[in-house]
Formats: sequence, C-alpha cells, structure tokens
Amino acid sequence: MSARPVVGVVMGSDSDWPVMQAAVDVLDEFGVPSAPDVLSAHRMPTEMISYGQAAASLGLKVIIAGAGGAAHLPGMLASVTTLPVIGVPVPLKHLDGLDSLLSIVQMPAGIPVATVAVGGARNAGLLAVRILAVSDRVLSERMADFQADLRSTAQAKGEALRARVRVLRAGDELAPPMGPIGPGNEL
Ligand code: RP5
Repeated sequence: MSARPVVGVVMGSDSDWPVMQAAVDVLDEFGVPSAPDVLSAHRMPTEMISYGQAAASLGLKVIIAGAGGAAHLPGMLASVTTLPVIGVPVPLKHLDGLDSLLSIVQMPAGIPVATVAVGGARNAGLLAVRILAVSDRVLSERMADFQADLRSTAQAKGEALRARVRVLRAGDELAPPMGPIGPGNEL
C-alpha cells in the first residue's frame, strides 16, 4: 500500500509479527494505510521515544503497539504522544500472556492505553478503524457493513445449530428405547 500511513503498527520484536499481522490485515481489508515496524521499548529506548514524539506530526492518527512479557511499549508510547494508543498483549511461551496483559492494561491515571484481549490484534485493527471512522463517513459505512455481515454470519450459525438439534431430536424420537429407559420409564 503506497498511501501515507495513518496507523502505526509497532511491536517489540519480529517474533510478535505472527500475532500482530492480524491488525495489519484488517486495516488492509478496510483500505486503511498502515506502517508496521519493530520498535522495542527496552532495546531501542531512544528510537521509541523519538517515534512517539514524531508520530502525530508524521501524519499518524492512531498507534497500535504490541509486545510480550514486560510489555512497556504501548504505555511508553502513550506517555510521549497525544494520539490514541491501542495495546496488544502478545502471549509468549510462559504465563500465557497474562504478564503482557497486566503490563499493558495497568496504566497509571492520565495515560490511557486501550488494551485489547491477549493476542487480540484483529480487534486492535478494528478499533483503530472505528476511531478513524468518527471523522470519515466512508470508513464509517464500511464498518456498518462489516457489522451487518457479522450479524448475518451469527444468524446463519444459529439457524444451522437449530437445524442440527431438530435432526438430533427427530433421531431420538425414531430410535427404539434401550434398556430400562424409554417412554414411560424415563430416568
Ligand atoms: C518483547 O520481548 C517483544 O515484544 C517480544 O514479545 C518479546 C521477545 O522478543 P524476542 O526475544 O523474540 O526478540 O519485548
């Protein structure tokens, strides 16, 4: 995508990419230009601060930041930018991502990070779209269509489930009673 990025998607390491890619993918689906990059709070602290300080003036409107373990990237970026920051707790090998979640979500008063679920990069992308959609009618219409599709999919699932249960119940009615359990002899 060649248009100027409006969402920065940064992560502590390239090992976060398998999780973070979902944010970039959904932004692509909505036609929102994004710029993925590696930016480590602990290994590249000066670059991280420079990125956060420059983000708004470079044209970014939202930052999605993902990290695992002692995940300080989203919170530190939020402390040096006025842009909304969405944090993605990346699950690592140990602790199931609880460490990442708590590191990101437990921000001090005054410096918010909108934290999504552990591994919830797709929702981070969707939240960024919603933030942008507040001042973008086309994006807002796309989001409404997306939500209508979700609803139809969920309705179809309900229909399919009800049909399966009807078939199961009809099968039960046809099956001959086994053992001591049967009509008039239920448990
Ligand atoms: C964190 O350390 C990164 O966000 C990543 O989740 C984790 C491990 O990084 P690597 O050792 O794989 O580079 O800062």
